[in-house]
Amino acid sequence: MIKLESIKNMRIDLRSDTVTLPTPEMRRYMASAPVGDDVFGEDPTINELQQRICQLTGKEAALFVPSGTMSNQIAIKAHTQPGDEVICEYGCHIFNFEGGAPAMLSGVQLHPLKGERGVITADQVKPVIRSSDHHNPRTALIEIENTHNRAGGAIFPFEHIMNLRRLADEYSLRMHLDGARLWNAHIATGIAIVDWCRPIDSISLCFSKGLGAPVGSILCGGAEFIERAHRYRKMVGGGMRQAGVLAAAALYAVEHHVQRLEEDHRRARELAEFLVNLGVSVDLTATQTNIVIADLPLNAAKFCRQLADAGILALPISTTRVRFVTHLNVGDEELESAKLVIKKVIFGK
Ligand code: TLP
Repeated sequence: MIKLESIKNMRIDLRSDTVTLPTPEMRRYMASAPVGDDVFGEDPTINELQQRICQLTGKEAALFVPSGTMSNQIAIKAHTQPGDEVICEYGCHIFNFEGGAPAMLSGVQLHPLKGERGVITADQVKPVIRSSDHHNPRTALIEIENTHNRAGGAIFPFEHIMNLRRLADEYSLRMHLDGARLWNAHIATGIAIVDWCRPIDSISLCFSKGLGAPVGSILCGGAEFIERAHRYRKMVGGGMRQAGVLAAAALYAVEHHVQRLEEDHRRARELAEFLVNLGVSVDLTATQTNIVIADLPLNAAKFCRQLADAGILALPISTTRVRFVTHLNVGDEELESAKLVIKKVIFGK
């Protein structure tokens, strides 16, 4: 039985799955990785990772990059021309959390549509595809996010992706998937990564979220597309040298940390149900993976400060909303401690 007093000196970080620390085994694997100069294409571990991801996704080529943001941005750049338009969902990462980069780096405008739990449907997208009238921007790309961060880790249903693909083909549009947490969608649904990726032209996958690697994402797609993306990676300073130590962490994570995501999902569900039982509003239908978004009847920043004083970190994402994310460094004991503290902060006992 965990006591509140014993939690005082703990620090349980539920702000994001980006805070995960490399495990001792991962560090050992990193330390023993053969490396070389990747700008010359000579890092054997990066080459192995890129091949492994091609195998896993069924795509022709893959490119290791430092972050999910760089991966998404060089994808947008490689799919578009300045003046083009990209259709996306209103709450998505590229629209909200990448510093306005599509406008600056690619000179494109985003056309966000309000989706339900992060999902935009073909019926919504079709009417906003621009005609070729010279007044209009050219619609070039549909971007989706799976799982969807701000929609509480909700999964983009496969049949909706297929409908978007048919529409994209009809209008010669490309599709990009921000799959920072596609691993979670794979584990939650049982749909293989290769099947999720088949209908989509380019996919960005992250190793530094739920998989627990310290750094790194990968962009995959057709060979010509990745050739262009490679050039843009160089332009934005993303060409790394002996980064095989990082690719090794990613390889280790792909082998050892994918299946265990089901534990994170179970814990997120448990936390969500606990919050609902306390009278806190959580969209349980959206809580499908490792993210819990709670709507509070109190100020979210203040609530998070009070939690932090008791050793529990959560992220205020609006004046009344708080995000909790379960991950590799949150076990059952940590979750129990977090629950105790949350209850105390809400009820004052
Ligand atoms: N998301 C971070 C924050 O930026 C919000 C987080 O804590 O969840 N796509 C998605 C869906 C993401 O959630 C993130 C990171 C990224 C891309 C960007 O990845 P990085 O941080 O590697 O650039």
